[in-house]
Amino acid sequence: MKTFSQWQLRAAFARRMSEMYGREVPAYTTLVDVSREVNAEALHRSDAERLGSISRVTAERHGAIRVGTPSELSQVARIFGALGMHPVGFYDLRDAAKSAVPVVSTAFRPIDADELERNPFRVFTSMLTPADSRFFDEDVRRQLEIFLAGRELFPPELLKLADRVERDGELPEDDAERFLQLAVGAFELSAEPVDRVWYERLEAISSVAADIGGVRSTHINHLTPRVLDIDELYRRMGERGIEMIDAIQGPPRWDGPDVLLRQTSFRALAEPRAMREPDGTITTGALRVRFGEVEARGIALTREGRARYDELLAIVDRRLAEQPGRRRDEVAREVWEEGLPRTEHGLIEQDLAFFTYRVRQDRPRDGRRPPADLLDLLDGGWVEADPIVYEDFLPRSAAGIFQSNLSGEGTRDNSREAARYDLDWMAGAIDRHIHDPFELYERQQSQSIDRVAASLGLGGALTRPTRQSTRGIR
Ligand code: OOG
Ligand code: NI
Repeated sequence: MKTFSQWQLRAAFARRMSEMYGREVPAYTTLVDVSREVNAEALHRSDAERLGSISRVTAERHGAIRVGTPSELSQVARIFGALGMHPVGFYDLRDAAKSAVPVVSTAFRPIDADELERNPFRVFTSMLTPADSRFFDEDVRRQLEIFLAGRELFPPELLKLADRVERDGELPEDDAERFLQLAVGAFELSAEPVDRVWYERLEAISSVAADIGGVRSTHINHLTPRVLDIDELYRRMGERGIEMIDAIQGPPRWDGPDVLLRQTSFRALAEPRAMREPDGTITTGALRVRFGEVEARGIALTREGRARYDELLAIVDRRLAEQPGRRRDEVAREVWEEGLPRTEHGLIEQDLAFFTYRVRQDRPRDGRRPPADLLDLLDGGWVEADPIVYEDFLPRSAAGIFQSNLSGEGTRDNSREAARYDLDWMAGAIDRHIHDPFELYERQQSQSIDRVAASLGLGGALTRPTRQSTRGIR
């Protein structure tokens, strides 16, 4: 009988999730259509596929889900583990947002280059932090914990099948079908009535808390296609009458290399939901919690590059505060031009971004020995550098996305103590290693450099660029 491997399951899961979400949130379908249009047009650009083949980019999506407890998160890890998606990175959004966003997050995604090329589906996964007394008092915390402990997000049959895939690396066709149905079903919007009073009590604290802890199920919160020209997409969605949030998050548009991630979103319409009233009657209410998002991906930055990015964002904020009335995108472009190299070569020289290196077919073959320095090899036409795509998320953008889609600011009391949740805590809670994104990119880069060195007979002698002093800007 036919079997399904993990990546085949992942690709099928991503496709089915997309079909399901398109049925549930029609504006998502518009977004996917417009993304396709924009991508097809962008293909004429000579560098269109520099950051991923068009087949990868066309199928590429990320999703977002939110769960309530460490044990729910570890079940999510088992389901995604079956799909070859591993936890990468730790994001603390509690302080990244001005509004009350009481969650900590990780992203489940493939980690090997060939797996990413097969299908890069990733899911940003957030977990509620009921122990954080800035948001939840003792009474709400206790009630929340009881409520969450009493629900079941994932049927045992789904978890069992997931464990089997992780163990065997594949499933026979009929089990694969069952697994996919159960997995997609777990993220559909539930028809079960929502306890209105409980939901509203949480909503007064944080609408994210209500979305997570106010209902007895979970759901996909958004699904995000990747687009090659996000500015063009933003314009076209506006033309179609879909109101986007007022800015594209992340780096500005400029004529230098695209780095990290640019994202924008729109608020989905309110969806009808059954509500249970205090007297037990069922009424129809409406909740507006889901939305549409789109993103453009750029080059992964090294730790130094990332520090530079954070520094530039802070400079943008400062200039905007000093010169109110100026447009953010304009100020950002100006700061970028002062603070980041204009070319990929410049990023390499200053060790700001990750690349893989390969020996060129048309390298000099006149008997000269290749130089033992990576930059000299590049400049001398011996090797070529291909950018490594950023596969992760940005806390500040994520907070912005959360925030622009909340119905109210919520409440928080900063005089109370923040509960400690960090990467080690989360890794312990799900009993899995949480990968450090920088290490994954670094490894990919070094392996390619080792291969170059070996094939040019340079052994371990190859020197690489290191960070040069930052030009001071303010
Ligand atoms: C997740 C928000 C973060 C992104 O793309 O940065 C996110 C959520 O709303 O649950 O998806
Ligand atoms: Ni997102």
